[in-house]
Amino acid sequence: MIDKQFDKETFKKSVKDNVKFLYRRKLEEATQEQLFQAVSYTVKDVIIDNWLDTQNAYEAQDPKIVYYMSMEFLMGRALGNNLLNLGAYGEVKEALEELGIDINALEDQEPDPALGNGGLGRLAACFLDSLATLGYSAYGCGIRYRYGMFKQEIRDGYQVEVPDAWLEEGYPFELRRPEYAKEVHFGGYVRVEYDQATGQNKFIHEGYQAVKAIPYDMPIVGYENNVVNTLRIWDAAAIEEFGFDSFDKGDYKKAVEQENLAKDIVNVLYPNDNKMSGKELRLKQQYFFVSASIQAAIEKYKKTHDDIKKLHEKVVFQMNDTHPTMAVAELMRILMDQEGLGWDDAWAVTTKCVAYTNHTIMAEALEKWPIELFSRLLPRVYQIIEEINRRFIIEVQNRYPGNYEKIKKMAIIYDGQVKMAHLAIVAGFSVNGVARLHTEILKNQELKDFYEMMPEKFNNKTNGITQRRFLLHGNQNLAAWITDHIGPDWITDLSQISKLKVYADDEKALQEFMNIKFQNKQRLAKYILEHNGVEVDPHSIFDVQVKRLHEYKRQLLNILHVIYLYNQIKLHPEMEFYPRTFIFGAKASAAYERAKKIIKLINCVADVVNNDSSINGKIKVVFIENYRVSNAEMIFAAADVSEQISTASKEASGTGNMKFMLNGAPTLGTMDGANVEIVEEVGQENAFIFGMSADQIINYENHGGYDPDFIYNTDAEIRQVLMQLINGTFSSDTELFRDIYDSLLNTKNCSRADQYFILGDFRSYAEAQKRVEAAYKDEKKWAKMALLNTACSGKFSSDRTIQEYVDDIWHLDKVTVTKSSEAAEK
Ligand code: 475
Repeated sequence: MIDKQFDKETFKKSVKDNVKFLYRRKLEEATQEQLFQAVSYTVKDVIIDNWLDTQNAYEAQDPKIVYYMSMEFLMGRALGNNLLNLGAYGEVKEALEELGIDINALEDQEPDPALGNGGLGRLAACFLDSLATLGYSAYGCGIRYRYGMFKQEIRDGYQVEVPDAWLEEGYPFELRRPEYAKEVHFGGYVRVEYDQATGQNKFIHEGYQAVKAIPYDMPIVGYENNVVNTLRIWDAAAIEEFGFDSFDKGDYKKAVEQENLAKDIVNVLYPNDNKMSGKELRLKQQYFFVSASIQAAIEKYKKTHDDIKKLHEKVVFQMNDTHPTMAVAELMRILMDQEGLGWDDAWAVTTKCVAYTNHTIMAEALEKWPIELFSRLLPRVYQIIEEINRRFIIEVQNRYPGNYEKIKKMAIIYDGQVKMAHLAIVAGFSVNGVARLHTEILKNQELKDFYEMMPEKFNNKTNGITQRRFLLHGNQNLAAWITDHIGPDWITDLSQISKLKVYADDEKALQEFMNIKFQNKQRLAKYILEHNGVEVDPHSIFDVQVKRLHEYKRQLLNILHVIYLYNQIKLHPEMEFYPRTFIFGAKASAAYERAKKIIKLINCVADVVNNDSSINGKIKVVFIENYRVSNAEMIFAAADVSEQISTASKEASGTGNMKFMLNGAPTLGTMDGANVEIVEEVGQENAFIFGMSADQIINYENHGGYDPDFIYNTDAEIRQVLMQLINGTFSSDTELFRDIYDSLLNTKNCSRADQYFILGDFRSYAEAQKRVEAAYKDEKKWAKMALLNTACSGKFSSDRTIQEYVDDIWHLDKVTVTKSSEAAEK
């Protein structure tokens, strides 16, 4: 369906007009950046019509709305994706060609909005895409960080963090909505007043600092269905506009200070993945966007509904991990202090409105806040949490009389800390994990006590990804080939992709499938040459590990294995070996020293291996700088092997694993997270599985008995690899990698040797890598395996995930949107 407004001539004229209007230039004089802006404004114009139509449809049909509350939305670039979802990519590409503009170059001009760290933030972005495409009314609620994820530069092999000023040139796909601004209050105290009329106590928050929250809306375009939903992210400003008043009164300095204090809140995204940062500013960020979002949701509800006790019939808040869990207390506060409900009524509404998703079992990610800090920053909210806790403990006591262990383990407030997960579970009507294995671990291990007490709340929602960004946009040749063979239905119903299975033994089809992979590998090889100055052979196996750098994800296992292979080739030059390119991409949290060392190690190994002419280029190692959504799309399309090698039980789901699979790369991985379900779909024979199971790992963790020193002492090849970390093989500074070495063994500097079982799984991994090589050598076998991975990826669409959330948790109504222009024609 080609939109009328994308009639080529009209489009071209609009772009020219925009260049003139915005920059006072002719098309030929415009820079690439200016062209990007001009084209984006033309596209935005069309989107806004659909946005208005969607709003009208929602107003007429009054569907239930989900508010997806998340500290992170890792959106990636919008221009290309919007064009695709509008069904106008082809037309616009041609129109631009006629103007002498290359659409790819133009897309590359767009800053990559990176308001998230990794898995959790990207999942939120995929969910918004699916919600719009399925026609559900949804808001994403978040923060408009001035600086999102840092830009990673590699200097001398080290990660250097550079601020990413994504708003600097002005971001065309956002709309400032000052008319919807809200006030958020911090600090102060609560005064209690007895109300004669009602016989109730009133709680009055006074002496607070107020900050203004100003929303910016980003359009979320559904796939060819006229739906445009909204991602609403909040900016902060001082309440007293710094102006003549303060200036005249000599309060100039104070006014500036106020403004800066407010701006601080939204200044920067905390760059931690799977780790909590206990900073006061982080707590401020959380309350800031939660309060503004809930105020906005209630205001919207009240415009067309008068019974606040029925809020849950039209509104549901999904909390993306515990970061927005203050939503529980904030909703209680508004219902009681502003809407006048009593505790029981407010609690009845709240507990039907909020639901919680858990994304990790890593202990260091569990959010706990000192009550001293919490109560000082948010006195009224804290007071409400105290009361929720008091009532909950009574419930626990009634259920388990005399069992004080239970209270210790389950209380929301204990040991001077507020435990956010406990609050989320107690108040939420749904608690879900993000892959089957993960949910089972929550039920039987991490959250066992809560599961025993309230089993009905627990459910699984295996993650998914949007095939529209990660295949239709990221791998356009493969997408076209698939559509040629099975039609376009897979674009909105990925289960249809199983129709490709009939080509699993069709030589011509397999040949074409692998040719496309080869072209994608050439594209990536070119990128690597341009960015790393390293020549890689697209005929070699592209073995890829791209994801955040974290010890549990075990990039270290991968690079130690590379060293092992390197040693083997040096020792046995005649040995048969299929050329391999090991590709890494990963950002490490700025304060995570060991993770940053691992990046340095990868680069040091790359230097040695890539420049050793004696191995005839059999191994190449490449670290791709600044891994992010935009280059990820190209990397997935070019991968042969998908490295998903986390310590079993630690990766809640993983979503990169699904993107590789969709693009025809078999998984080399542990039985962890969604890998389990991937193998179930594609079959054991089309994946390379190794390593200890989650049960085995958990068993070691609970009972001890794992001894990496034994492996070190008895396996000379592994010992050699470890020795090379500290003997100058990869750095003349022999102390450089001492910490990594120490972390693997029971040395005096290490309390938990090899916490992530790298040595424990090493042999099993090396053996799996051998199977990869053998399989790859058999061209036909490999092609079939690759194609079957794509063909069996149907389950892993976020469309499927979202439909499950809708059916089991949110109960939203489907909406159809007709274009007003079309409606008028009828
Ligand atoms: C999991 N982030 C993946 C993905 O469900 C999973 C936590 C605390 C503070 C800051 N960031 C975090 C995460 O926990 C996170 O990203 N978790 C990831 O969520 C989506 O696929 O396995 O690690």
